[in-house]
Amino acid sequence: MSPSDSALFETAAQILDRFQIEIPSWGFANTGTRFGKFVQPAAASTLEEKFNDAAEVHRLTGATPTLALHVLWDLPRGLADVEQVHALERSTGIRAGSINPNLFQDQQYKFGSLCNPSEEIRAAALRHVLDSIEIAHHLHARDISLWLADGSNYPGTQSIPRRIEWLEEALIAAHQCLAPDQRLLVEYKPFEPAFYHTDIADWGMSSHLCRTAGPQAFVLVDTGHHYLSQNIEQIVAWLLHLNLLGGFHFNDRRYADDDLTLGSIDPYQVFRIFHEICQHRQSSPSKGPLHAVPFMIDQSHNLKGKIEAMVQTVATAQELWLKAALIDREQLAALQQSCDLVAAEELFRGAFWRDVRPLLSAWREARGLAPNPLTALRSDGYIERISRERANRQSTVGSYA
Ligand code: PSV
Ligand code: MN
Repeated sequence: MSPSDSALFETAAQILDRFQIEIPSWGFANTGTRFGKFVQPAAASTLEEKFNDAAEVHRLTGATPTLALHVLWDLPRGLADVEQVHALERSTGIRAGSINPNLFQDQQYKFGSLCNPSEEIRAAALRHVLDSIEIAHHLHARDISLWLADGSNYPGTQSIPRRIEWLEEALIAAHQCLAPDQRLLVEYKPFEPAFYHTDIADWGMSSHLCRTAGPQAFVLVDTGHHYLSQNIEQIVAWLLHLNLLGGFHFNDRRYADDDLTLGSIDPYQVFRIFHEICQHRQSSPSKGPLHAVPFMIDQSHNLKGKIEAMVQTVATAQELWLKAALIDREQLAALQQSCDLVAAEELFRGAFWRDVRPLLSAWREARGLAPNPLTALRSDGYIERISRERANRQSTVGSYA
């Protein structure tokens, strides 16, 4: 290696050593669309299987030490299931990640959860959020990640302003129960399952709610939760500027919340989002642990093999992160300042088109990982083994995540 090659490798290695992305437990389970589910023999149906699959992904990629959990799907007995999670953390080396309350599946939530016109149902939903905060506390999980399916399908059938007030009240109450090192992440989504109005439809609504709730509430950006052609990286830049960016749910989409694997449709968009984050990190001093922005994947794989899709996603995230982190931002800033449009764009595009895969392989080998995690997965026999072990078992979880 020439001195400049080895300097580049050292820089890349430092970037990759620090890059982590959380994977979701529901990405390993049988899920589908509203038209049906195609069950996979290797799908996980128990929490133990989900932790084992997460450990396999981490073993291959070196970048996924935490697993996001959905309370109803993973800890259906609430606090009583915490001990099992601790045991799985010990046996697999994977830690529990963000905790996701489930405010959308129970029959009582037909007309909403925290925004339901029934005071009783709103109280039950809030209780579930508070229970989830306590679960997170016992699991030493910093983030409680809130997504509501609340909304309405027909104009005039619900009072939007009353629902705003109910939401404000609930989030203030939830925030009061956070420990000092915990955070409430508030996710937005413009439509689905509600198709006329969604109670937290965009980042403006989410930002307002976070500011109303308190300083430990932050906005969660799910890349699939935007209208087509929306400039997501600009939203990210604004949230960073406002100190309100809490985290990401990464996935890709062609039409709506398609849950496709990251970068499969538009890798340039992920690169542009990563650039905004890298730029912010370089220009602003760290504001402490509450402001560290976690990357999470929110995907459910219906057609691709679940573990294979997850490994492919993580490897893609590593490539795109490395490309964005290696941008010569000093030079870019100078070109921006002098309004040298084509040169600025070419520098930016050049970073995107740069093939960083040889650097990634070299980093993997240096860290004792397989140079190509997907090839390693295909040859290590894990999928064949779990397919045999899990065959003929039906998922106990009826989710369409
Ligand atoms: C909703 O579409 C969402 O993005 C939320 O994050 C949920 O928790 C997740 O998907 C799983 O259904
Ligand atoms: Mn999400």
